Amino acid sequence: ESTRSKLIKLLSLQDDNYISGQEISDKLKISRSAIWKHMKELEKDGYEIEAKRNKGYRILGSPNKVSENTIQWGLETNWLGKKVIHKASTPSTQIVAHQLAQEGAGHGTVVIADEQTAGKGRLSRDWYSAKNKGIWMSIILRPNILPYLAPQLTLLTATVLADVFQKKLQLAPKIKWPNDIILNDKKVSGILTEMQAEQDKINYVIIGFGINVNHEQKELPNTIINRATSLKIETGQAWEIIELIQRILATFEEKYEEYMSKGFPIVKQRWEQNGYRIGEKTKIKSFQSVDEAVIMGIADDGALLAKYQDGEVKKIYSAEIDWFKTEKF
Ligand code: BTX
Repeated sequence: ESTRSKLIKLLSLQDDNYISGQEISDKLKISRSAIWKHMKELEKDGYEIEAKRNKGYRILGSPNKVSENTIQWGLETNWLGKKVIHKASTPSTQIVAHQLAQEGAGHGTVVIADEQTAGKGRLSRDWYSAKNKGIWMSIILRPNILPYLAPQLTLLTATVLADVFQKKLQLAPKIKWPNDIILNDKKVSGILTEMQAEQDKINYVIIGFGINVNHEQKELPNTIINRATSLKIETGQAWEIIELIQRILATFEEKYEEYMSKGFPIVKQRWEQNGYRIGEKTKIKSFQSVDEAVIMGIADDGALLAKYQDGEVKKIYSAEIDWFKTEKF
């Protein structure tokens, strides 16, 4: 780790307090004049630093550009995002995260990119990830749960994003099974969970999510313009990406810990509260037929529960659902 990022971390930890030059000098083993030079460099990069005689230094503001350091500054988590890998441009943060996880990267490591040139959706679909317009992030987790429960982490992530959109942005998000966040019937965010596991042990899970943040309507690609939206389109204002990231990470850590200690019921309840078209009639296509059924909620293994006309409630894993031709029930 560079002296520079150690210095930023040290300053970030002080909140509003000053840290003396002597303390910095002792902790980082650099001279007072070296500290002064580093501070000048940070200012050039957009950090606002206050230096007061007899008190020391403190950070007043950080630049509005995503980097390992700007995410750290003001991040209120204990373990999530304490290590951040930031890429200006990369094919996919999922690929970077897999590689890091295989090399031993720890629980809570975050990979984030300004732009993805080959962002991945599920089933080899593409995820469009324009430069500096959204949040393109992958989180490495090493959860102590059985592999078949991993889909619960996707559902958990959906509730985290919905919670942030609701509480911070005053929006009314819906979670469309299994993994889309919907605003006004359009997709604003998608989640992709990938894992490496043995029979009864997860080696690691990578939770990737994309959020369209500051796109204008005309900046969405033609192929998705009718089905996609952004936070800016929905709220009529641009949002600070760094602040959103920090809020998401803090909420994720909190809800993840709650899930680990209390189990799935809380997640299930939150998910169903925001579930898209719950209680509505829809058409579900399986191998043999197309049937009408009412969406009831989700099961412990992440399956969708649907009640068929004969009254039977079935678990659905990957059927085709005619989401847009439902009637109120
Ligand atoms: P999905 O397969 O459910 O959704 C992909 C589909 O959504 C595409 O086929 C397209 O129709 C539509 N789509 C593509 N891009 C967008 C977009 N920006 N906004 C709205 N709709 C879109 C969802 O897969 C999972 C996506 C995960 C993306 C994250 S980003 C960070 C991480 N890295 C990576 O490569 N993937 C994940």
